[in-house]
Amino acid sequence: MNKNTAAHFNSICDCLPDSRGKLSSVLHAKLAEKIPPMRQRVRNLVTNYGSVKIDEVTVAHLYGGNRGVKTLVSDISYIDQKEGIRLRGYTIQEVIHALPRVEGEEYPLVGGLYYLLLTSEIPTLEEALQVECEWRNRSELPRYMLQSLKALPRDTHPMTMFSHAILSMQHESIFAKRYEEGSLRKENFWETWLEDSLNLTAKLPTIAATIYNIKNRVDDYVVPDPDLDWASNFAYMIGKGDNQDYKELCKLYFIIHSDHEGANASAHTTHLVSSTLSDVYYSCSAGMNALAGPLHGLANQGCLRWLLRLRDNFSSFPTREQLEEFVWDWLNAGQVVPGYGHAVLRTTDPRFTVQVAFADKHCPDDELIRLVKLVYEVVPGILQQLGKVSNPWPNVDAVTGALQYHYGVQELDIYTVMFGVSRILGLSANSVWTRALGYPLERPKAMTTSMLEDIINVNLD
Ligand code: CMX
Repeated sequence: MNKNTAAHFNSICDCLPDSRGKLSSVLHAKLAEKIPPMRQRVRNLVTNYGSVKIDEVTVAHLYGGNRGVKTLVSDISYIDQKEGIRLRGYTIQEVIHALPRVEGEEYPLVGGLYYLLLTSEIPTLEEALQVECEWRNRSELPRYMLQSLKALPRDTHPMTMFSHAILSMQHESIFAKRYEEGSLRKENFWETWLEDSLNLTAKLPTIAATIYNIKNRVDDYVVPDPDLDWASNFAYMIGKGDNQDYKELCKLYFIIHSDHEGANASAHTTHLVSSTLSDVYYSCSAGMNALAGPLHGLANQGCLRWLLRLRDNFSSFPTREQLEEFVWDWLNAGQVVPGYGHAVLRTTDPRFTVQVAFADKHCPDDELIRLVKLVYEVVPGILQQLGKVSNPWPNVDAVTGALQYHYGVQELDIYTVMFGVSRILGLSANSVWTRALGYPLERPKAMTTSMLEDIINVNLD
């Protein structure tokens, strides 16, 4: 952030009340305007068209993870199989282009992205800075959380620490307190949900940096720099504050991982848990536990581990033929190629493409980046030959680790936490709207295998 903008940032922050526990100004006002017409729209749909069929459920769906069955609504993002993610209707490239940025900086403020996710509007620079100020005012971590993080065994995975840190703050939930007091009406749930969301999202870079530091560096709390934006502060707190390129990468990283349609595993988990009126802390912590799985968010560390293994397997940069042989040996050993494939996408993930563009600009000669590109040339063709892989193209994880590694963040197990920092922006924005629209407890129906056989009129026992 340049001097002028830092001064502007500080003057906006100084005008805001100490917002902890009070209604946030800019977001609250905008949502208060947007929620009533949306409520009416949904009410009309359900009342007048409630019996319209959207999809069919087959036996294969029941045993196949309900893949692709349309059963949820989220207006915050949507994945088109061929185009990739749209956040509030904007492609990743459009989001990066349209969101406001500080003069002279390459990528937009993440505060602006959060404004977009919540309100569906591209903010002005001033509005984006106001979100950043809200975050700054709420960013201090409670001491008990630091103590409890330090008390965990040294080999605890950072994702466990992250989920634990979030959950440890649950008793601070304003929604939970007010609900227990009986002082909340259902139509106002979203207001306290927004407050909890701002209190949680404000702390995420500090929590992640603290976990990184406890595991790898100073074993202490680095206080955020009040003149820095939310994303750049993460870079600063892990000791990379002097590297403007890395700060830009953080902004890019935290923007592109924020939401990926409401039905992915971490989003769906959060949605389910919050549908019981478990607050933002409970539900986002649960979402992080889903993100921690190797088929979901943990794939970014698995992907880099695989790339390093590939690099170390050869004494010099591999040829295309050597890489092909390596990949076939890997697949024949019953392994999946991390970073490739997707449950929904059927094309190269645009989140991969924008990161490769970053790499082309900032570190084109990096050995791992060159490997990422060679893998991109070779792996899709091989996966296609397998004949069973629905999507042979790279997902977001195929390059994230290589970029982090280039900038010296070489502790692989922090990558999924960084993913989580970003993903909670989408999870919490979705859950504010879920409360605003009053979605009920989620409760699909489970059946036994015998019941299914009865429906089909077979008995395969
Ligand atoms: N390498 C090798 N085989 C793969 C593969 C890959 N990258 N992707 C899919 N396959 C295989 C599956 O293992 C499955 O084989 P079996 O039938 O023998 O079990 C078959 O192809 C069909 O699977 P699919 O329909 O293509 O994929 P799914 O929708 O079931 O799973 C995903 C999607 C991402 C879990 C899978 O592609 C995968 O395991 N990829 C590698 C891990 C990864 O990159 N995960 C990150 C995903 C992004 C995210 O959610 O964050």
